[in-house]
Amino acid sequence: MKAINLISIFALALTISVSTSHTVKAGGPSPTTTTASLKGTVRFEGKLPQPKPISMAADPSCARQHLSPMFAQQVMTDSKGDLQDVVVFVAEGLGDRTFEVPTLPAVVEQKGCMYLPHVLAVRANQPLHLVNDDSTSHNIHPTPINNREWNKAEPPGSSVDEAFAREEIAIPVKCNVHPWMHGYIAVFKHPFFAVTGKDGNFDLSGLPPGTYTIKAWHETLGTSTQTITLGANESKQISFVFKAM
Ligand SMILES: [Cu+2]
Repeated sequence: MKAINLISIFALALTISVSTSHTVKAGGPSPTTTTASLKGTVRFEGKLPQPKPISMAADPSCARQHLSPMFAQQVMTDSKGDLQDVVVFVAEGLGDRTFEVPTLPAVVEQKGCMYLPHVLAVRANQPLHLVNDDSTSHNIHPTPINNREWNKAEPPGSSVDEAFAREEIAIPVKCNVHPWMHGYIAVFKHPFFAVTGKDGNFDLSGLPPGTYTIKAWHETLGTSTQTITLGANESKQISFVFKAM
C-alpha cells in the first residue's frame, strides 16, 4: 500500500515537473529567468561613398522646407566612422519561443518629403502608424517579398494604419509621388533587434542564455554575421565593421 502511494506521489511530481518545463518553453522566458546582455557598435571603415544629392525641385513645397542641400541617407557616419541605420538582430538561436506583440504603434513620419526614421524596425503584427506632416500629398508604397504589398495615398495631414504579418529584413518603402523618398521597415517575430543611431551603438539585452547568430544589415553595405554564446547573467560586447566596397 505504502509503495503504491509513493509511486503515485512520484508520478504526480513527474507530471508537474514535465508540465512546468513545457510551459517555460512555449511561453518564452519568464520574468524570473536569468538573462544576458549583449551590446556593441557598428563602424564603417574606408573611403565613404560620394553622397548622392537629392533634388526636390519637382515639388517646391518640399524644396522650401530645406535650407541646406539634401543627400540620400545611405552610408551615414559620424566623424569616428560610427555607422547609423544598421539593423542588428538575432537571426537564429531563440528556438520556438514566442513573445508578446506590442500594442503600441511604431510611427513613421513623412516630413520635409523624407521618411523619418529612414530605417525602422518593428514586430510582426505590431501596429504601424504612418503620418503625413507635409502640406503636399504623399503615398506610401512598401514593396515586400514575404508580406502583402500595399500602396496608399496620403493627402496632407492624413495617416495610414497598417501592420506586417511576417518577418522580413527589410522591406523597401517608397513614395511614388517623390522618387527620392525611400526608407526601410524591418519586421521581426521576436523583440531582439535594434537600429543603430548616430553613435553606431546597439543593445540586445534581455536575451535568454544560449548560442545566437547575430546579424547586422545595412541597406547598401550588405549583411555581416557573428555567432556568440551567452551564459546566464553574462554581459558581452561585440562590434561589426563594414568596409568600403
Ligand atoms: Cu512623397
